Amino acid sequence: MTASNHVLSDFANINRRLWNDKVDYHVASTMYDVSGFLQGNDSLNSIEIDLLGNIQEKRIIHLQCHFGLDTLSLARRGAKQVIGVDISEKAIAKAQELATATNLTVSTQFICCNIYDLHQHLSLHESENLFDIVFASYGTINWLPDINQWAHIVSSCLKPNGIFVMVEFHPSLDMFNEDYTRIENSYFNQGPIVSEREGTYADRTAPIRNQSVEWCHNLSDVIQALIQNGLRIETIKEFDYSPYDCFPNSVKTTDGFYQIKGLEKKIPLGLLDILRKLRSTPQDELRILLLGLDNAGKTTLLKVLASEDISHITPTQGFNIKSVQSTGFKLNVWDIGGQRKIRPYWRNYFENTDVLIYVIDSSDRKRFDETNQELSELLEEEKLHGVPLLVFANKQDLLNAAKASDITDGLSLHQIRDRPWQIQGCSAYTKEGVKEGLEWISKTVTKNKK
Ligand SMILES: Nc1nc2c(ncn2[C@@H]2O[C@H](COP(=O)(O)OP(=O)(O)OP(=O)(O)O)[C@@H](O)[C@H]2O)c(=O)[nH]1
Ligand SMILES: [Mg+2]
Repeated sequence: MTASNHVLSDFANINRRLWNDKVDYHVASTMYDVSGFLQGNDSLNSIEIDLLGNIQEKRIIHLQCHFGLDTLSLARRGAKQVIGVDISEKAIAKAQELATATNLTVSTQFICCNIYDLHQHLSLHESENLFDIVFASYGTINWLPDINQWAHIVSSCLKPNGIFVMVEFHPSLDMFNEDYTRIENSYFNQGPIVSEREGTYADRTAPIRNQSVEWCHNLSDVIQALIQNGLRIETIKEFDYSPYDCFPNSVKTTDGFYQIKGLEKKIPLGLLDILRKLRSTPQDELRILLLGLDNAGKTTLLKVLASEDISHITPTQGFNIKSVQSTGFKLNVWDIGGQRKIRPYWRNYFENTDVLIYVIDSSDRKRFDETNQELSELLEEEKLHGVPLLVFANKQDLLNAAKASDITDGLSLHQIRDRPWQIQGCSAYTKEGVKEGLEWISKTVTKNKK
């Protein structure tokens, strides 16, 4: 494993440690002003308050909420329910403590997880669980490796017509060195930026030293990812100031905002936008669910579909999503981890599936019964009723692979009457059969949609 692969696979742990260490110092800092908050001050800035508009009776999810001051402020402003999500268990414990201290436990809930695993914690498959507003504020996307996957999550949390409100530091800031005297990183995402720093932005003298793993996502990548996930921009604005004094050499503006000394009014510091989720996915987009036992080759096939390198693939702990252009359709493919402990979460992804692709390791004869059992249970699921099924009998390149026809008999596929189905022998390694599988999907769905 290369150094960067190591960082990628461990980024969540590295950053969780960092955010856990920051909590006590942030809670005690003047920047966060927890005592003011407890006395009734709003932690939200006028920028986001104006953007959010009337939030009475709204369901809101606040992604990467740190220790929840803004989450609780949203509840105080009359939201019906606000869920804060953060990777740091120490931050979430503090948020819960503050919810109790402010009597906001009924209208708020906090979830501790990496937001890429959010679907394992919320049952978003039921429409009443979706949100009116997804909210993200200051210092969020730079902690995320995959902006497309993030955009999928944002979109999948929203009701049709719901809004995503994001206020962020401008991504161009990620280019600079720590004291903003030099451009150090590319504006464009070139992989993880690993650094080690002392103190924290809200208390530069805090006796902590931590490694961090961040990414620079340029503006068009962020917006494009959201658009591709069915959101439409309503407002976008860049600011030459920040509401927070989190830069080492800042100057205060007459309005009480902050700019970087020497660069006043020259560079964008803040960014805000509102995007609205379109009512439905366009006719020419398909939601494809890729399921199967662990080690079947789902992620490898997904990467083959997206023409990506398949030499470094690790077992999927949550899920991967990619959009792939196929004949006549854009396929939004959801690849969910197949390990036994993850399988109970498969059902969180059933809603609105257009095609189910079930992947089998054709050489893993010892687990044919197990895979048969899982597939039979999927075919019984009400939410997948009538959904066309493509079985990929993968790993045909291996000598001991069972033929697709033998697997058809083993799985009793001929008894399926309630949906179109197809089995396709394939190999993610040699790419044989993959194209044929996709062609079947296009043909079948086109026929169904007529
Ligand atoms: N020989 C051969 N090996 C393959 C093929 N496709 C995938 N593999 C290998 O099978 C292993 C598992 O592949 P993954 O794509 O991670 O399997 P998965 O279904 O995503 O597994 P989980 O994420 O745990 O659910 C990896 O070592 C792949 O290199 C194939 O067509 N032929
Ligand atoms: Mg996988």
